[in-house]
Amino acid sequence: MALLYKSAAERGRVWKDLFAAHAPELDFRIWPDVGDSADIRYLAAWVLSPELLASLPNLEVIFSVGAGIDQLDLGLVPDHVQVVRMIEPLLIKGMAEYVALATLALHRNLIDYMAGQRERCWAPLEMLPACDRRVSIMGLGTMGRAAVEMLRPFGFQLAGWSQSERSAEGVQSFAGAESLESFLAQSDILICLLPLTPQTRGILCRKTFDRLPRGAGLINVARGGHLVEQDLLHALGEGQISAAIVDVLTEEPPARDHPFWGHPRILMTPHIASQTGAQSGGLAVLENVLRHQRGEPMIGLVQKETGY
Ligand code: OXD
Repeated sequence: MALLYKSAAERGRVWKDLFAAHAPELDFRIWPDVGDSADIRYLAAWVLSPELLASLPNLEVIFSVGAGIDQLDLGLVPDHVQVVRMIEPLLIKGMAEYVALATLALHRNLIDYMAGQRERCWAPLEMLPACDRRVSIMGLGTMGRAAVEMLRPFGFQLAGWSQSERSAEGVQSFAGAESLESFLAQSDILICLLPLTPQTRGILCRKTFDRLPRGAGLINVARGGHLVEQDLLHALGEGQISAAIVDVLTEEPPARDHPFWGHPRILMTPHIASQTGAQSGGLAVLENVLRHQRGEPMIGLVQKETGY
């Protein structure tokens, strides 16, 4: 019985050692050294190809090496194969940190001050107390709830929106399409942490921006597919959105002439909001493999119908 790993080589070597120490009966193979493909029961990967899947006749579980699974193309996955996303402490903590960083950057007008420095312009702005800033998170899953925990001590007014009812302490929760408008209307800083599904693709669009209070800030740390980039440019041009921090784009890396590169009101980072820890990510997969072998539920099992 074997696990095939097809992702960053360095992390693969760490995982191989972990499996050798804790599950020596499972052969840990690093792609392209597949060996006899009939042995492969588990696959850990970032993306899938039809050729790879077709070559693994006895595959039972696919582990995403990241928190998201949209990049795996679930349409390719046979019904009997389970899909598990990465839930591990370092990845969650990293995301919560980035959300705090980006929220504070918008809250404290960092983008204005960066522009001011470039222009040699010393121009203090009025400081709004955190308790008067309404910070809203779309997506109250594992990442969203960790972001809430990280933001809570600052004293912001926190709200969360999710497709189905979810609650988090100290957070005003909104659920479902019918509550989206009222949620947006009270969001000074809007943070997207939603899974990318057919329902959420393009959710950060003109209609959404128009419902925000004028001058709201936007943070997208989910997927590029959530954001209609042209609509953001338009909203920034109109002043409907005052500034945006984006870590993910429709096309990564963006073309050299992509308008976000030089936009004075956009802070862009190269999909680094968080990263799977080599050790902690390996332990999370190991734990799930052991659970699977014991017939116990795996952590992060994806419901293929909903796509998260
Ligand atoms: C992830 C990512 O899904 O890095 O983990 O985007």
